[in-house]
Amino acid sequence: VPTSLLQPGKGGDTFCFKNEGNPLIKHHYTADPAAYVEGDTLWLFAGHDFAGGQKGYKMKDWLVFSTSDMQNWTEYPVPLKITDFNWAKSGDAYAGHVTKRNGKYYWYISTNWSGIGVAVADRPEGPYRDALGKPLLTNKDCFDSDHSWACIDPAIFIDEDNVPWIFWGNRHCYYAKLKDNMIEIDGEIQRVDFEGMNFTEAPWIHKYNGKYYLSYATEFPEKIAYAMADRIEGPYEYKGILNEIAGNSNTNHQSIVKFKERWYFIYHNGGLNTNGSSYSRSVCIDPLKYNHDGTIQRIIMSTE
Ligand code: FUB
Repeated sequence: VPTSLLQPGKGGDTFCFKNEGNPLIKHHYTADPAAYVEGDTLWLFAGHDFAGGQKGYKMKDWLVFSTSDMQNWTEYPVPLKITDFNWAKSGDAYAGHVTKRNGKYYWYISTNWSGIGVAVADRPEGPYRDALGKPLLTNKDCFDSDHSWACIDPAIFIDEDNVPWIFWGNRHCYYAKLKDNMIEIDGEIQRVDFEGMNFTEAPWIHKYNGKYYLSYATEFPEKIAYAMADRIEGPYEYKGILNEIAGNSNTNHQSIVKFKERWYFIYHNGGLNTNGSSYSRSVCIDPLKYNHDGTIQRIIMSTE
C-alpha cells in the first residue's frame, strides 16, 4: 500500500498514472470530485480521505489531477490544505469546486463547519492561498442556521452572460450571484425548492441545449437526483434519480462535465479494495448520456 494512502497530507508528488478502470485513483482515497475543463485538459479537484477512517471523516487537504485523454493522468503536489484557512476551526477539508475567472483560478471549499472559503491561484494546479482571510459564507447565511453543517458543498456556474453563481448547502440548497471579483456575494441569497426535491447536499449546475440542470445528493445513504429548468433561478422540475447508492459509501458527490464532445459523470464510492468505505472513498468516472428530450439516462456505475 503506498504510504500516501496511509498518511493524510503526505501524498501528492507529481507523477503519472493510467486509468485502469474504476475507481480511477487507486493510490489515495479521494472524494467529492469537481471537474473543470479548460481547452484540451480536464482538471480534477478532489477531497482526500484518510485511509482507514471507519467512524468519521479525516480530510486534511485537497488534491488535483489532470488528463488530456481520460487515460493518462497526472497528479500534482498537494495544492491546498485545511490549515491554509486559519479561520477554519474544526478543520476538515470537505467538498470544493474550482473555476477560472479573469485569469485566476478560484477554489471554493467547505471547512466543516466554519463555513465556505475561497482560495486563489495563478495556475489550476496551484499553489492556492486563502483569498479572503475569512469565510465567504457561514451558517448565518443559511435559512436554517441552527443546522451546524448547513453551509457546505459549494458549486460554481458561470453562465453564458458571464454572471458567476454559487450554489451550496446541506438539507437545503442555497444560491446567490458572485461579484466579478469572485470573493463577494452579489445581492440576495435564495433557496431552491421544488416538488419532490428531497435535497441532502452536493449541488452541481450544468447547462445542456439551453436548459439548466441541478443535480444533487438525495436521501441518506445518498443517490444522485436531478432537476431541469429554463432559467438558472428556476422553477426547477424534478426529473428523477441519476444513479443508485454508491456501493459501500453512504455519500455520493457528482460532477457533470463535457470534455472533447463527450459528457462524463464523475462521482465517488467506497469501492477501493483496500478497505474502501464511507470514510475511505474513491473517485470514479462513467459516461453520461442524454435522451432526445434532454433528460439524462440513468448512470450504471461501472468497474471499467
Ligand atoms: O466529503 C465530506 C462530505 O461528504 C461532503 O462535503 C459531502 O458532499 C459528502 O460527500
